Amino acid sequence: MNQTTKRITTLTGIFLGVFLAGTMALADDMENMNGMTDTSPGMGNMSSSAPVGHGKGVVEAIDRKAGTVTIKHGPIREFGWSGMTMTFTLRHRSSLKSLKTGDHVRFYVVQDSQGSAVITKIRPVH
Ligand SMILES: [Cu+2]
Repeated sequence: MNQTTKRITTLTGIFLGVFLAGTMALADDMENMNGMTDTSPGMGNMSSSAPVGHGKGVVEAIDRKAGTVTIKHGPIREFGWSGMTMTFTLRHRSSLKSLKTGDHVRFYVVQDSQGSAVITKIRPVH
């Protein structure tokens, strides 16, 4: 390797280094922007693309004051949940009117921005 080749190689290395550093800085900026989008306040997470879980179960308890229903439910495939007994908040409290303890039900459930399970639709099945 003669002196000229060595210099060119070194210069290429420097250029490449600068170029890569620039690219990485750009990637960092974009990540930060995405971060800002993710943490933006409001109801942005409740878009129509949010997954909806489809559940089946038995009503174990109803709290009409709190607007919640406790359901022993089977697996909810969309969220990877196995069967369990848990308490759901109802988006529409009025849907409690048609329910009573012991009812077999089918329901749709979404997760709000805090990760709480909210039933958007529920109906008894016979
Ligand atoms: Cu559950």
